[in-house]
Amino acid sequence: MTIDMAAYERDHPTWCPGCGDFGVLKALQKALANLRIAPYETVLVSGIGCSGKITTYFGGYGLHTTHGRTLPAATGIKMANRALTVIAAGGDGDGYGIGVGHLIHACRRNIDVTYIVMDNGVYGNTKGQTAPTSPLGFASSSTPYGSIDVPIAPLALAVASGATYVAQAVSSQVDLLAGLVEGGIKHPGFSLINVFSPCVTYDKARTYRWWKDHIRLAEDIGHDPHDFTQAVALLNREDLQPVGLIFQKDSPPLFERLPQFPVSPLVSLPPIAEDPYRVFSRYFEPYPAYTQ
Ligand SMILES: Cc1ncc(C[n+]2csc(CCOP(=O)(O)OP(=O)(O)O)c2C)c(N)n1
Ligand code: SF4
Repeated sequence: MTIDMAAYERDHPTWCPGCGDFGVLKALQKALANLRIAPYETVLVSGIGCSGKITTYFGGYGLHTTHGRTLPAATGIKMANRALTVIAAGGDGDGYGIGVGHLIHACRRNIDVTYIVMDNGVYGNTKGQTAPTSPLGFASSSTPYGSIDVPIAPLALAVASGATYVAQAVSSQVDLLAGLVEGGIKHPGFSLINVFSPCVTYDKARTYRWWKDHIRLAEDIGHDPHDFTQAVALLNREDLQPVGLIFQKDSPPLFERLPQFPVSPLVSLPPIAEDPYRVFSRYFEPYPAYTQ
């Protein structure tokens, strides 16, 4: 079969014209086509929200799961069949609000899943309420006098939680974003790609123009993505929003720390005749690093 972007197209997206999520879908399709990964080898797991509809428009396998539970569902799929390329995608409400606990544990677990967050700073699907990444003072139907909560800093949270691949782009930077997604898929372990994906309907301030004026490509300012201290400092800068690869490090992904776990898809294993708890416990012998 020909593996190109068209192979990853399905229904015509019904996002509002101009929604940032169009660029994310395009970048994801481009990344998978560039990597020559076939649609039947790919599973996209999404949460609830405008962003969550991405599975509907995606030509590979898809699971549109419940709000905030993209990462547990993606983790389960990867555990069941590690040969699959597993991508998780959702909104900032999904990943940094209701699902933020799962993000922290996915970072420290370092399972080989690529997580793309369509960060529009609002709850788009429920009509534009204030979200975890809304800026201070953001006025919406849920904060008519302006948000009083400090916005979450997702990438700083991720690197502090042990994330091994962290990147960022604006959704209009399709080529940059596709490259970062490719890098995340190739990276052995968990990757988080935060995408500034403007909600043209409910946020009239953080427009494409606004982002263009506030971002800087990390490599243009001499950033070394393999230096943890530099990454933390860059993510704490108040004068700019960095885009590009922010942090990457080598660290054993989950399956390396679980060498006993079956390599074959769980569904292909013979039925378990003995006590399932005894069989399962074989997969959870101590990690060698702690037995020396
Ligand atoms: C458990 C649960 N709580 C709340 C909702 C209502 N709800 C649906 S989408 C959404 C937020 C959407 O915001 P975000 O995740 O940022 O995605 P966006 O629509 O902006 O892409 C909420 C609160 C829900 N569907 N399920
Ligand atoms: S409401 Fe906002 S996030 Fe939802 S489709 Fe429209 S522009 Fe996109």
